[in-house]
Amino acid sequence: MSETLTIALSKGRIFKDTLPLLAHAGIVPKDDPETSRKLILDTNRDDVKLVIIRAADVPTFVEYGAADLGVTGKDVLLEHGGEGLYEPLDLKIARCRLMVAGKPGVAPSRRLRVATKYLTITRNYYAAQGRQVDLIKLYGSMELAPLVGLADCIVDLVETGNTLKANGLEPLEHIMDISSRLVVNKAAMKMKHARVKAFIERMSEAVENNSHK
Ligand code: PRT
Ligand code: MG
Repeated sequence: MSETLTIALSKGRIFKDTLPLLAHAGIVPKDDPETSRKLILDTNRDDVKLVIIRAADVPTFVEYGAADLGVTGKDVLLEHGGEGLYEPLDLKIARCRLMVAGKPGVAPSRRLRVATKYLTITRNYYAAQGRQVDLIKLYGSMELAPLVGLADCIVDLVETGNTLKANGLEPLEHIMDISSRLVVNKAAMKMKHARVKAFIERMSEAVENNSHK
């Protein structure tokens, strides 16, 4: 039997959007992570396994070689710091925008307070513009922060804009477009080169097919 390839994925939108790409590469999971409690999913291929982890943990698993490959949002990658792994392919899935959002027409006279889970990206964004802001680290429900006076605005992902609208907030500044990336462990890229390369090629074809739909 050939060496095993392990692919790290989060459940939810990334798993859902990655499934058709994996199918094109001939890989079909035997379980559904939404209903199964298994953290390691077998696939139709004896030599391919999927590990299901939190989205923010994918770069860590891949960097340390606990998975050979992974799928993760560019937002997560930028926060993690991308030097420890390869990022060979934009999968063009789970697309959204990273934005500054807040209540319309609020401009404080003191230093701006910004709530976000994206501390690194946000710090770099304001620093590049020479704007001094106070950052408040949150782990979720960022939209609440301006409503309860915790912050003047937030930096968060926006897809449809419905979450902002439902909370009386509006998009103020577009920081960057986000999509999910295929990431590869550096040692696996060398040691399992033929298999990893073939997998990247199949995934790349699948992305092409997707974009023509
Ligand atoms: O949810 P959990 O705490 O388990 O982890 P997670 O939020 O890190 O994972 P998940 O699965 O929610 O997101 C994984 C990746 O999907 C993110 O890292 C992004 O790269 C990508 N993605 C794409 C999104 C969205 N679109 C998105 N809309 N991630 C989150 N959202 C959230 C956003 O934070 C906001 O709360 O959806 C809300 C906004 O959506 P709209 O449509 O109302 O604008
Ligand atoms: Mg989420």
